[in-house]
Amino acid sequence: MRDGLENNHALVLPPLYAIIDFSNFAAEPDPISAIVQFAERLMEAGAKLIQLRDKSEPAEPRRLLSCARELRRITLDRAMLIINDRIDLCLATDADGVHLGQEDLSPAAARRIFDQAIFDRNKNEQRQIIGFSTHNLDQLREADSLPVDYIAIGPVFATANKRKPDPVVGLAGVREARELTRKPLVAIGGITRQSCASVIEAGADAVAVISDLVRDPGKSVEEFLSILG
Ligand code: 3NM
Repeated sequence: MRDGLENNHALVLPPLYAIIDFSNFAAEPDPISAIVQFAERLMEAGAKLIQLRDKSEPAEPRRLLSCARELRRITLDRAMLIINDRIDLCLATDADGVHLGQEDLSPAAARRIFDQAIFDRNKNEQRQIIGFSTHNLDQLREADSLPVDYIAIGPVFATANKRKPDPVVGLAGVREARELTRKPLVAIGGITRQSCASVIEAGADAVAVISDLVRDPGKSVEEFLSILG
C-alpha cells in the first residue's frame, strides 16, 4: 500500500506508527504466526503503518524474510509495511520502504538501490519510502538534507526496547526538531497512550510505538487513534 506517497509528493504519515519487534514473539511456538495474528489485530483496529524490526543476534535473514513475506501478504492494500534496516528484504518482499539507522547503509545509497530496482522493473510510478533515525539535533539537521522521506527523532522518553539507547531528547527535543525540518517527523521512544498527545502537540507528525501495543494490540490501537485522531 503506497497511498501515503506519490511521485514527487511529500509522504503523509498516519499518526500511529506501529512497530513489531521480533524479540517480543521469539518465545512463541510459532513466532511468525503470532506476529501475523498481532498485525491482524493492529490493522483491524485501524493501524495503517507497520514496521517489522528484528535485532536478533546472530541475524536470521531467512526467518525474517518469511515473516516479512507474510506481513506483506496481509498488509497489502491495508497498511504500509516498512522493514527496519534491511533494504534487501524490503525489495525481496515488495515492502513499501525501509527504515535506516545511523549505522546502516546510508540513505543516499539506499535511494540509489531503490531507484535501480524501480528502473529494472520499469515501475516508475512507485517509489519506496526511506525513513531515517536521528538522536540529536545535529543528526536531525543533517538528515533534513538527505534523500529521506521521513525523519525519526528519539528516544523521546526512556525506553527498554533499544540496546544502548541515546540520551532522551524529551518533548523539548521534539519541539526543536520540528523547527529544523519540514519533512514528516516521527517521534519514538517510551511513547504511550498517556504521553502521545503531548508528543504530537510538540510537533511530531506520528508516534512510533513498540511496548504500549504489545499487551492488547486492538485496544491500544483504538485508544491511540481516538487520542490522535
Ligand atoms: N528506536 P518503545 S527508541 C526502536 O531512539 C527504537 O531511535 C529508538 O520502543 C530511537 O515504544 C526505540 O517500547 C524503542 O519505547 C521504542
